[in-house]
Amino acid sequence: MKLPPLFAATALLLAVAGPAAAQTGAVRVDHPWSRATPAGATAGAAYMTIENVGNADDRLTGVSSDIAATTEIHEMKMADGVMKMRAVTDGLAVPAHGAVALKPGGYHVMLVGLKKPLKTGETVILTLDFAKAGKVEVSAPVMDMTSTGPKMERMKMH
Ligand SMILES: [Cu+2]
Repeated sequence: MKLPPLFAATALLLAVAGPAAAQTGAVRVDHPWSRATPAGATAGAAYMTIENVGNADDRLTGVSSDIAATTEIHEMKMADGVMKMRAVTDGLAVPAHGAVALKPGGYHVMLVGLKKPLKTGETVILTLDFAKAGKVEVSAPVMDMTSTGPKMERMKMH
């Protein structure tokens, strides 16, 4: 069935202005965001909270995006007083009725080989691949270079 143009436009608007969450099956992705990169930067990062509202454990096995040559799951960790970053190659566990936060200084989606710098106000489209829930497409707004994320900014206002 072909939708009249007006209906199609309304549907598109709803998709763009909809809540900052994407859900597929038992997996819910909340407040995805990315951070603007300085000119010439070849890597960027994206953050989000992944919630598993189901009864079965799941696992984020991979992420892909058109904006970068490769997209990896990384972890930042203090080791012997030094902040180290490593690629998570065995996936990220999302336990049943649990949540995993991807945030600065912790787990993050690493965009390696950016095709262009990320600018504030743009959107990064990511496809998350889960072992059970399958593919979840996420739109991550690019926030200011100094941003610490949508949740923390909201907290500051109160
Ligand atoms: Cu990284």
